[in-house]
Amino acid sequence: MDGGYLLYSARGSGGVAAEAALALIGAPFEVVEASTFDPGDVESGDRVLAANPMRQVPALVLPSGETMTESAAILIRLAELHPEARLSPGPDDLARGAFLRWMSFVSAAIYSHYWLKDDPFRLVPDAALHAEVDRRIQDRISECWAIMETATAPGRFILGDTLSVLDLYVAVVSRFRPRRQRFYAAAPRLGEVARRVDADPRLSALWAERYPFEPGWDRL
Ligand SMILES: N[C@@H](CCC(=O)N[C@@H](CS)C(=O)NCC(=O)O)C(=O)O
Repeated sequence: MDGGYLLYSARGSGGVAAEAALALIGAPFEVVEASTFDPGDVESGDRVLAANPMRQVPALVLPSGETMTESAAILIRLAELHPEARLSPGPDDLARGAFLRWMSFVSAAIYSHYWLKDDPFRLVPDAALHAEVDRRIQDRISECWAIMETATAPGRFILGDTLSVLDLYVAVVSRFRPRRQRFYAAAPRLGEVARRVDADPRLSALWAERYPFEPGWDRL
């Protein structure tokens, strides 16, 4: 690892937000690929287990040797360890409260749904109910995006004129099902921010490799 970061992540996963943050920071990092959400890939969960007892990505091993899990915490920590990259408002910044609020919100109110959505058997043994469970989860996710849309006042980015890890987080998590078209309908101004992040030339190689905009990528 040579003093850099080691990130357990997967193509098309929430880990890509941490990859984007590391790319903008310009810090050396290696990725351990682990498609933990692929039910046919038990080995990936096993690979991540050393770093995360939840068998989830992302998990980050810092140059200090410390291991962190939880996407929001990882993004917040990366931003504070690299203030020169200006990826979060500082502790004394008036936007700090909103930053922490919405980082937690995306994690707790939206991202956490995918544990059940990706495998409804975890809580609902009757497979006949899974389509309905999925529909309700998608509705709830859309409702949460709409709540965030109403309670924020995005400029070029969610907190104003400066891109933060919150923008990276929203750009990635809003690509999960029910995907972007529904997100745009629920949260049009956040949608504009996400499109701006998609189009950031500093990230185009990363998106192409790690979360490509393939035909139909934005709809179910
Ligand atoms: N609370 C975690 C959720 C992470 C998560 O759900 N990751 C997905 C990939 S996008 C995963 O590894 N899923 C496998 C599983 O939950 O079994 C975080 O914010 O990092």
